Amino acid sequence: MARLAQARTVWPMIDEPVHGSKEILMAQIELYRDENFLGGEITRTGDDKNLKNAGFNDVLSSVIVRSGTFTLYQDVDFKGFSFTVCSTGGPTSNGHYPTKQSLAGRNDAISSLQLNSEDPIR
Ligand SMILES: [Ca+2]
Repeated sequence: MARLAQARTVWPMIDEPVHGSKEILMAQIELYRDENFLGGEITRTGDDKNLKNAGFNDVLSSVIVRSGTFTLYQDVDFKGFSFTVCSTGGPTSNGHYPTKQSLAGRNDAISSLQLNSEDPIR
């Protein structure tokens, strides 16, 4: 868990230039209003403490984690019930969470999310 905390500390700004030849793989999550990745999406590459600002409060029904690990929270400001999703998780182990069942049964409930790691959890 210490490694996760360190990853958060060194997370670069989005517009920070990439130095040298080492590629920075940016964590990315796509949020959908409806199940099976329908209903319009927004993309996040870091924390969002209040999805209401994007019109996405309590509407989330499916998720694709393209890279990294994120924690989803039932309340704003990273509070309430939470669960973790990652790019190697979900029912088909490829970061696709197509249904409310795959999102810990929390349909239309998520209000904030936090970048956990640039890497998948497993
Ligand atoms: Ca909520």
